[in-house]
Amino acid sequence: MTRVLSGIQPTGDLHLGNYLGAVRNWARMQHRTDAFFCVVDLHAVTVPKAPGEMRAVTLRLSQLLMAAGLDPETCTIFVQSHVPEHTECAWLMECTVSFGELSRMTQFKDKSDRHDFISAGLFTYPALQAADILLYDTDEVPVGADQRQHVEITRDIAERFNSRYGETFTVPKAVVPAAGARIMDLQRPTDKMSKSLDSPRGSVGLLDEPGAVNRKIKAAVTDSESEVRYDFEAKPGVSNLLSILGAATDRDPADLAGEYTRYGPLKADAAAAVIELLGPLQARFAELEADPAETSRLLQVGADKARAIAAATLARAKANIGLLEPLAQPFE
Ligand code: ATP
Ligand code: LTN
Repeated sequence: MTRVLSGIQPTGDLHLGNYLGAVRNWARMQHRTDAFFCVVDLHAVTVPKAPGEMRAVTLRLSQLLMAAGLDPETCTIFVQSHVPEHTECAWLMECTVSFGELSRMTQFKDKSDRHDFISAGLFTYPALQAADILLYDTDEVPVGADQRQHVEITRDIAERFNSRYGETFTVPKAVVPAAGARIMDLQRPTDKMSKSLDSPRGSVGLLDEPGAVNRKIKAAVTDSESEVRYDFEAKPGVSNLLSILGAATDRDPADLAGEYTRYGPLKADAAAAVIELLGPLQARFAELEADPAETSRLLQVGADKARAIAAATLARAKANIGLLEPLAQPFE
């Protein structure tokens, strides 16, 4: 069976971009693949966080993922820091990737522009992501379009490692959905909708109430023309609304454009479609939120399953590099 792995950072509640670009696809894929989904808390530490915030956000994000349809009985959901093999493998990845390659990552450039303190971890972030992916012999990495470059660098790392040390890692490929791959901020439609952009009016949270969804979509920035056309270059705001409506209703955004002559009805339909999509998810979240101990138990089951695989892959990588094995593993 095809092995699938993806990751998501506990940097805040999920938004519509995460859902339409990634998580909804994950929920669909779990039924026909051997799927692993990782809440990448160590990636979130690359940008300083208020102490104590991360624990709550990680638990809540795990519940949101389950509410959005990831079923721990069908797929494996776990927290990155619960499987220490990720950080150990990341070092091997750091020694396989070059400074030049890391310097070309657009996510690093974007994020380092937005922060005063630029940690070394923000720079080596893709090496940890490569470890996340390669430890599981992953075939496919379902992500939004912004992550293509990170999967490309993971492929380069895997190929280089294999050619240096012999066949060790499966070379994965990115799977990007046709619709919803890039949902933009409603107020700044040339920036992607993002948890960490701090644009509450531009981003629709999965837990937003219907009134808030309506308000935000109706206030979305468009342009001074009145023609409805799917053209991201010339009309980013309108095209984004068409993308949202298209992804929410499984329709092609360019086809939808032909059905509207004014912005008002497009906004009204997009808001209604999103509200309908979010209703059942919010109801499931309320149930899960009421029982955090059960979420922790499910995450422990996920981490145990993940760790068994990660430990075997890491041992293979270390053996292929030729590291001297200890007589016994410490603390076992
Ligand atoms: P942050 O702003 O903290 O980087 P984010 O909102 O960009 O967070 P991630 O945790 O980095 O979200 O991404 C989780 C998944 O959601 C990834 O697969 C990513 O490609 C996808 N994704 C994120 N933002 C969007 C978006 N605006 N449109 C489509 N997919 C997205
Ligand atoms: N970099 C990704 C999150 C991420 C990820 C992964 C995605 C970390 N590890 C492994 C896919 C596979 C992001 O910012 N969305």
